[in-house]
Amino acid sequence: MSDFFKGIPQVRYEGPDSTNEFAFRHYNPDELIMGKRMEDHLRFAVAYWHSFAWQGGDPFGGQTFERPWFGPTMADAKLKADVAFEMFDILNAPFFCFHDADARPEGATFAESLRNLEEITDHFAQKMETSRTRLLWGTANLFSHRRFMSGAATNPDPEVFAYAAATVKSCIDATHKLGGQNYVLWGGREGYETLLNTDLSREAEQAGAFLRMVVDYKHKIGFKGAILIEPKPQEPSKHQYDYDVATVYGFLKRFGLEGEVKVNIEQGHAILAGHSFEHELALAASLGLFGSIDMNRNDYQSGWDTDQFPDNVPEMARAYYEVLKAGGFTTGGTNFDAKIRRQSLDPADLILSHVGGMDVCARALKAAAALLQDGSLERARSDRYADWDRPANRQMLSASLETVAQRVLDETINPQPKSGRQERLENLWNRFV
Ligand code: XUL
Ligand code: CO
Repeated sequence: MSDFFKGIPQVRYEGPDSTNEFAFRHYNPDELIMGKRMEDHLRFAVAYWHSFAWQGGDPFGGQTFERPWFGPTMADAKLKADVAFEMFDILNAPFFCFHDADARPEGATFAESLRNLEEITDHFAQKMETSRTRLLWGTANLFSHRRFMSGAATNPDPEVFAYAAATVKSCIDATHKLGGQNYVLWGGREGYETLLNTDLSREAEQAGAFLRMVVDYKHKIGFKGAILIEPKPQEPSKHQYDYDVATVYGFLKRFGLEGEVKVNIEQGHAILAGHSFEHELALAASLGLFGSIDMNRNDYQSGWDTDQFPDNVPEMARAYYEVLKAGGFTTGGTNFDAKIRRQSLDPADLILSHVGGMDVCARALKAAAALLQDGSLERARSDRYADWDRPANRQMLSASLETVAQRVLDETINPQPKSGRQERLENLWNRFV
């Protein structure tokens, strides 16, 4: 037991009137929502990188946090893991997520990095014997080290492609060993800075081949979790290939992998792509791609990826409405890919950021479930399309252009516009949030 969180109690549900900072006011794991425990709906995960590996740097300044585990040795990595599992316990977090580079020191060679990863993930496995926290997903960091500056799978240098493949294999192995429920691929530098030095056709072919290898390997080792791509439009690259859900779908179709891979949708990435979070969720669900979410927002004034904890219940309610409509999570969950601000130095800040985020999501889930159960919104939506259920109208979808044109003449069709009723639906929505 480290003394990092000394004096901080286990966080428990105390109800909306509690004034205890270290209590949940809305996140009540055992409360039944639509017949399912709240914990099983939300499936919260702590992101190892932001909470334990990030040192507080921004483009203008370096480290602001002083943590006893910041250092290059395996002993540092193990202390970091011990403190991480202490935080998972304090929060009663059902899941965590990690990249290889968050957890182990970089070795001088690939073989040494691999040994370090195996040692630290064995340490995780040992911690997991007494902890209730499971692994939601593992992933590889293919973007921080300078070897990946021009991409991983899409690098012009085949040696980098090979190194990235070896890295991803090691991370799938680690995820599988720890019973991870998903494996995530975020193409952090799979994109380009300038078309002047970029061959789009080759890079897409490389990315397709890489993903095919990942999917084949998953089946070979019997990994039952989902492979998830996390879309993002830009940053770090000027243009990222996994721009948004629609782009990822096109890519998967092109390489015949649409039945094999789903998406991990991040709130802030959706906004950077010029969409809303709920748009990305609804589209993924309608394409059969919905997998998991990263529930972290950006600052609306700054316009970049600030990875903040969610604090806006009505916005999150839109998201959980789509999650519930999609049938809820199966292997996926709600990962807080969120970091405290660089001025938030205290150990308590790490805990309270998660407490607040979990409460916001819980309130949002409750509002979304109430509206879905009420049914008025879904009834209004299906009424709007009801005429399409009449056989004569449905048949048009498989008819020829001339047949439909003839119908207009025969039946003297002359459409009368109908209200979209947006404001009435907005008012309905606001009754529930
Ligand atoms: C970066 C991002 C990543 C992925 C995992 O914007 O969201 O942390 O979630 O690599
Ligand atoms: Co993310």
